[in-house]
Amino acid sequence: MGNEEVQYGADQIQILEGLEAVRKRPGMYIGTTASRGLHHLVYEIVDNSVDEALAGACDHIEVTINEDNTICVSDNGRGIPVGVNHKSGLTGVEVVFTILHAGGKFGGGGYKVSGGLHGVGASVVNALSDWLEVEVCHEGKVYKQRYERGKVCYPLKVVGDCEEGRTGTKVTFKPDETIFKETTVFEYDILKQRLREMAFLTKGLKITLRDMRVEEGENPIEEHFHYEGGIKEFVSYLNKSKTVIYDQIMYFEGDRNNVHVEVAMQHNDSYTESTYTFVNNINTPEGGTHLEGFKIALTKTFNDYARANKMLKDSDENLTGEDIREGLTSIISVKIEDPQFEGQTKQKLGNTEARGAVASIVGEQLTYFLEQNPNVAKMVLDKSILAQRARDAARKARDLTRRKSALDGLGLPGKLADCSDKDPKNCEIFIVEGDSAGGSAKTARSRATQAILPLRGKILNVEKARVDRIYGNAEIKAMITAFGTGIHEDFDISKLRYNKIIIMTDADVDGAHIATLMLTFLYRFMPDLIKDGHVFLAQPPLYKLEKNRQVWYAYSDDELNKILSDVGRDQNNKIQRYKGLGEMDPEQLWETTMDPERRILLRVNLNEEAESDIDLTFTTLMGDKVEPRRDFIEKNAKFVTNLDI
Ligand code: TTJ
Repeated sequence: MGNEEVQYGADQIQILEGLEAVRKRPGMYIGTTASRGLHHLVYEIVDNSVDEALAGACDHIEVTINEDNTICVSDNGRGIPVGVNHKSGLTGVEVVFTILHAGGKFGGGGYKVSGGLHGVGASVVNALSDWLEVEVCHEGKVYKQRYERGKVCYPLKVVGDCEEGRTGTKVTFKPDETIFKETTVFEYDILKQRLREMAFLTKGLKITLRDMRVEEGENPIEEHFHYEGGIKEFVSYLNKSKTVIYDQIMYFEGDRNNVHVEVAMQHNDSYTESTYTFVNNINTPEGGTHLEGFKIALTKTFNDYARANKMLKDSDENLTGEDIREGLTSIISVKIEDPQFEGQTKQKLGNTEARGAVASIVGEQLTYFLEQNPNVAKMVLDKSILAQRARDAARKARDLTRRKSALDGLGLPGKLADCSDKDPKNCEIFIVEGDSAGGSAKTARSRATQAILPLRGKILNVEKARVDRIYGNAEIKAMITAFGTGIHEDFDISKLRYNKIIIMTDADVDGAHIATLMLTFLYRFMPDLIKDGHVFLAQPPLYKLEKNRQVWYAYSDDELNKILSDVGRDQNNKIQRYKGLGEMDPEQLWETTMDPERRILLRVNLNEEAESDIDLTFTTLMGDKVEPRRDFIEKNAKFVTNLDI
């Protein structure tokens, strides 16, 4: 700093106190100082460039993860103002980086996209950075300023010339390790996910992501996200691995009540709905008024069309929204001046004007679209009418099972070997693949606390079946009654009869497939069981090694090799490769896979940063007396269900 040292006056002291507050309570500003918060810093900076793109003044943003894990974000916009602001006596640059909540206040016109989850802006990133440097290209000069932990190192100064006609802003920062104690390492895939989403939501904008952290001599990783079609391309990206039932992607856009509305949608032949909603480019997982407006208009417009065109008779009931949205992939994106977020996690849009704006734009433009595209209207309505029939059949089947269970007392499935302890806290249920393994498990179990439910063969893939077939499936009915919770709107976790639900399948490809189908079912029908951590995978061993009357079990090839190098490789080794649970006798099954003291369980979690539709992660839970050689199991194995199986 030297002779350029900054003098602090009363105003500056106030500013420093503001940034000091951010450093004292970072969680208040970025939610968390774990990995999510770290990545949030990047989005906060990028949001400023996206605002510039929304103003029509920038079309390229580059994000680089440098070798030393610092981040550089640059754009080709007009540049943050370098002139001195009369009111504050500070340059525009200094205002942006040192005054809390100053982000996005410039310019006027366009929408103030306060970006990110908390919309706190660049000064928060500055406060939480070990250092941050900003360079602005303006009228042929490069202006630069540096900050350390939020404090100005020198006044904004000209450091050189820039290319004729070029303008833009470049920010480089290093997150403060004393704040982000858990990690300061950026994950390429996490940034990629969000930046791609940003590019989809801002048509025409090109975003480049680069990773310089590669081995010497190798080229940096670089990807470009650029979608001229915007959210229309988002929909076709989401439908990429699905079979669409018509080629057109419906697209509606307009402004009403100061709300800018964009909607894109297309049906595929599956039975699940995927709707993603955004406000000012921020995802609203809990929906809100914009989603309500969309649903109202969709349901009304399709029903009106169906009646007008005699696809529904006067005596027929209306289609429900669910019927119409079966297999629908849609993106709803609104931009609004002053978004109000509601709900427990503030992820739900509250502005009432958004409801009417979305409803009227979708209503008008969808009516017109259906008139112009009667073939699409027919495909959607045929599918919706089938969905309506399936829903009726499912309701009847459900009413029947409800009545039945009232008659038979608990109505537990016949194949279930229940435990004797009736306190769910102590109880666990093993869902076992195949009758023979089920038999061994019944013999092996600890009867007081362990219940066994054998399932025959592969269970139904709920992604590929309508509700009526799902409710009619014997294996699924058995699980639902055994768990005791009911499903969907009937779901009540307080009725859960077991604290642990343990899926026990063979340690081979088929076993993994069955586990996938099971997890898909649980995720779709009883997601709270997974969210609350009740679902586990058992880990049967792959090998048994016998030598001189001693026995070892190995849970992977690596582990077998490790044991072999300990005991010596010779002809006294008797190695058995388990092809299935059925090959183990009850005692072995107990010792290796079921005994709470010795077994390994993987707990199934929902992955928060999920990229895939169903992204589950596993954490290892072990019995109390764990031998160190079991440590090989990855602590956070990731498990993405492949829905196309
Ligand atoms: C505001 O209106 C006058 C002309 O400049 C506009 C502006 O500030 N544009 C702007 C800011 N473009 N890019 C930024 C920006 C870029 C990064 C990487 C970080 C920050 C904090 C702002």
